Amino acid sequence: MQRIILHCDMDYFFAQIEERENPQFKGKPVVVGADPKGGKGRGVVSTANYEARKYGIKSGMPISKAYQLCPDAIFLPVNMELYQKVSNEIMEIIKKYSPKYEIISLDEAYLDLSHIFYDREKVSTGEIWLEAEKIGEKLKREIFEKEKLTCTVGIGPNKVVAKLATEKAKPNGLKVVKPEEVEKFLDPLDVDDLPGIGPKTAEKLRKIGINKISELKKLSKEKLKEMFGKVGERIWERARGIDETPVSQEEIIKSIGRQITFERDTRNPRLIFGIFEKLIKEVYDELIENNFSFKTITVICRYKDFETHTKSRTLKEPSRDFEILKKESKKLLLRFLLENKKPLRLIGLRIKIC
Ligand code: TTP
Ligand code: MG
Repeated sequence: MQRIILHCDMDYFFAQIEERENPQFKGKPVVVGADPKGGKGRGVVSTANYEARKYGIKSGMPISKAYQLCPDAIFLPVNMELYQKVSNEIMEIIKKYSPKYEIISLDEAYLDLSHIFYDREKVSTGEIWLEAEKIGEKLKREIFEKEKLTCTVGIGPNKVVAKLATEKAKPNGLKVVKPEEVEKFLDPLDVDDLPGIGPKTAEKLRKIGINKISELKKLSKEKLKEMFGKVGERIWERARGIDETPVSQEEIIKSIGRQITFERDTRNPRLIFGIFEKLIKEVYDELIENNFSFKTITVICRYKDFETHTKSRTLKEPSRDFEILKKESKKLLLRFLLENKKPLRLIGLRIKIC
């Protein structure tokens, strides 16, 4: 069945909100993330505006590296409460455009617009895609008028193509890839542009001389299965623009998480547990605020050498009990401390909610 899928992703989200709140930042490099502490800070960059990206600064990079690249940038802490509020308002706008929507993260969502096929029975396929483009423009306009923020919209016959269209149209863009254009659109892209192809998979492909999607298509399904197991089949499909995953709100596994990088690598249990209790409280407050329960608890530990491990526990039944969350997550953290003597760099807590 033919579908029309729209993907929407806000441009440099956290940093754009900060620019909106502080117009004097416009045109200057803005970095949102941990405190750089004159180059000695230890956390990471959450995001950077496009001016800061020109210096090579990007999400996930150590904040100290970002400081080295552009010490004069405006460095701001993460104001999650504000971003969450803005995100809720944006999602309320997006949801109005189709009952079939899927919120992926704070700044990203899919809409299934296939209903326009049925709403307008006798028009040609070309007109239907034009109609979809108009909906995309309207959505962009409404978000801009109400929130004074820009986003990028990608439209295609499925989620993978729509998301790639967004990526290629960033920032403040709109790109439609019609079914008959999918092959021409995908062929020149790099293999690691494809969702599902991470750095390791891309490296393996590069080693055998495969860089572009057009080259990836030369590998048979069997060969890809042999190289990557079950995922190989997915890769084969995606390289051809095939993706039947539905847009559905139920499908997403939501989670709430917090993590913190210590000022200094530490083994001090009092310090570690003190900070961990704060994380538990923050995660719990968000859970209650959104009226959810939790079932799986995951604790993340990153050691001095950046080695990162997780431990999880799934409860028999969903719970909303603070004491259970505290007891179970502390048990997981204690297991880390007992089995590994390396100093800790970061700890985190994540709960799967239902
Ligand atoms: P993204 O949509 O990946 O990035 P972005 O909106 O900043 O920039 P653009 O889409 O224009 O490329 O992520 C949305 C927000 O999520 C981002 O503003 C900050 C946050 N984030 C992190 O905190 N850490 C990360 O590693 C990433 C990728 C995002
Ligand atoms: Mg974004």
